[in-house]
Amino acid sequence: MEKTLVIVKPDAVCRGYSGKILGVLEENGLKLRALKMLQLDKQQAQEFYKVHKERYFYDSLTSYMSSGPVVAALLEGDEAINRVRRLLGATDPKEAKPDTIRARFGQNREQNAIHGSDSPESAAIEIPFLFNELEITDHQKAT
Ligand code: IDP
Ligand code: MG
Repeated sequence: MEKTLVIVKPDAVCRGYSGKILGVLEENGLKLRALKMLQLDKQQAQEFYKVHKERYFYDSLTSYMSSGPVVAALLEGDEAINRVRRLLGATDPKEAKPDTIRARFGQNREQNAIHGSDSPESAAIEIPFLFNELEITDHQKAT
């Protein structure tokens, strides 16, 4: 089992798509292990996206990511990282395959509805950035 982090971005939260987007992930077999709504400040957004600090879109991206609430979720499943990335679709919603989350809910290359960890190394950094141990559940017990 693999863990991955997703963040429903401010554009999608603001337009009321958080539940739908998490629903798509759950319907595709990913299990929710942790969930919260929060608003990043600019510095936290800069830290989260620091791998992009040399890119021309870094300042705009980090302003956007700190512009409103986001919904962060830790999801678990077999090959969760790649499966989630496939469900998200390409970075630009216009280039994303039909039915992917970004094609359905994204607006443009920056405001593309959702972030998903791109590798085990990224997930290992991103998960503890947003969740502490107490917030992460171990098991999903049937009741
Ligand atoms: P990814 O989220 O599909 O992995 P990355 O290239 O890692 O895409 O970029 C991180 C985020 O930065 C994207 O999800 C998007 O919000 C934003 N971004 C990427 N490329 C551009 C661009 O060319 N213009 C504006 N924003 C961009
Ligand atoms: Mg990326």
